[in-house]
Amino acid sequence: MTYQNYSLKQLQQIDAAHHLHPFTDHKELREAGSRIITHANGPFIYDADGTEILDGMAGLWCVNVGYGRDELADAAYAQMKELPYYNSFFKCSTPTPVLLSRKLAELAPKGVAQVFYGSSGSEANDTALRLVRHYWALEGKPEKNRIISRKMGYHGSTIAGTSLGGMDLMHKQLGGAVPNIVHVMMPYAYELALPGESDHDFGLRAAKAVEDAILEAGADKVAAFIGEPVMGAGGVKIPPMSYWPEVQRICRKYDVLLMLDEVITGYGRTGEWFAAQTFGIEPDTITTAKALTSGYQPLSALLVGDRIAATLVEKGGEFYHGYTYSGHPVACAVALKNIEIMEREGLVDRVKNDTGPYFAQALQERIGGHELVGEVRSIGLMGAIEIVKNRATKERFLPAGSAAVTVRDHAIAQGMMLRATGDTMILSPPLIWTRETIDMACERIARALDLTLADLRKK
Ligand code: PXG
Repeated sequence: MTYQNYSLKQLQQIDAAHHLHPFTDHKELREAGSRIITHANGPFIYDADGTEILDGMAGLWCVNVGYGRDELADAAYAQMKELPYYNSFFKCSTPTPVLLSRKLAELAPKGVAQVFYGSSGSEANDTALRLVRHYWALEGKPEKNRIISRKMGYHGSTIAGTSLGGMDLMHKQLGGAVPNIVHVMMPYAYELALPGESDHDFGLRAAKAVEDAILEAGADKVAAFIGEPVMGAGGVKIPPMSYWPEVQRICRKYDVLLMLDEVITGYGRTGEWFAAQTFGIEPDTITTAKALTSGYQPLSALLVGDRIAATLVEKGGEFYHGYTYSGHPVACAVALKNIEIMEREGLVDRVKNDTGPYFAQALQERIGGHELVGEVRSIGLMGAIEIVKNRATKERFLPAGSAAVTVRDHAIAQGMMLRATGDTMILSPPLIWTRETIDMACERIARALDLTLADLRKK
């Protein structure tokens, strides 16, 4: 069954008739028609009209080794022929999750050496939430079950993921969140630092909000703190370097577990295998997914630290939790090959020492001075551009988010896929980008900004 037998129009009609898209106003989409991406190669995606678009988002923060990797297709094919599926329940295992677990333990920060698999980041966060509460219950403290998270955090779209996340619009549609999860301020200096407050001091103040929440509940009621090392879907919000070590210090002081959600930052995005290493912290759990397979297969891995693992193994009995596809052999085969490619090509080092610094400089020099840009920021190959009406006062255009959508639409027309969230443009490209690709992206974004400015002046 090939799509080539269908025209673009037909595919759009069928899509509109039967397909409910994620995070979509369905009426609006059905009127406009969806953009149908049919193939991809290296850093480029192609739509059904054959238009080539440079993918500044690596799909959805995931295609770290770029598109068109035959080796990944071959690994999946070989595994499907040999053993397409068997489960890891009932004291069974298959070879690829076994070997992948050892590999992940080798790459993970110190003291994190066990892996629980799922198929998505949301599932992995469900596992993480259940696991930390189970941990404290096993330690004889079932009332130590409160989780502290952040406003604007994104931890997935299941009931637990949405509850952990701090997105108001998602909570409004939830009809009742998982109890005992509270949200504190995010470490976002551009909007929340006080006049004259240094980045360093702001980072400490944002961490203090975690301590305040612990004290308010009582430390004996707080199980864990969870956060994305760099907030992704919330707008690539990069905390000051003072933030994470201070959060870790506070968690240790009150015996609160530290859970990192590295679904976006894991596997090289910030210039280390994990952002825990970039920020110099040692978490108790690390949620990972997306770039684990570069998005070629759905797979998540919750990395579990020694402290929780020891209790689970020694005192846990049966942990009544798991998914049909936990440790899926094909997904794990692809993950192993994906990590092999990243190691062979030195992609993580390249982000740290070459493309990451070049990206930061290019964004500053070529985009940062634009009349519509309030701030550019990046870490590794993860960046943001704040769209503002007034650079000095940081005033935004109204209605909120409209200017960023205009920038995005112009960018796509210029052959550049990037994402708008609120009034923030986001970039999270494949780690195979070179200096030349970064140059190309900056040129296209600058042109999109100029065209947006021209549109706004016409109004
Ligand atoms: N945690 C984080 C930090 C994420 O970014 C998830 C958990 C959930 O993963 P799954 O695989 O269940 O989607 C994510 C996912 C966006 C966007 O618009 C971001 C995500 C998903 C969909 C859209 O930026 N991140």
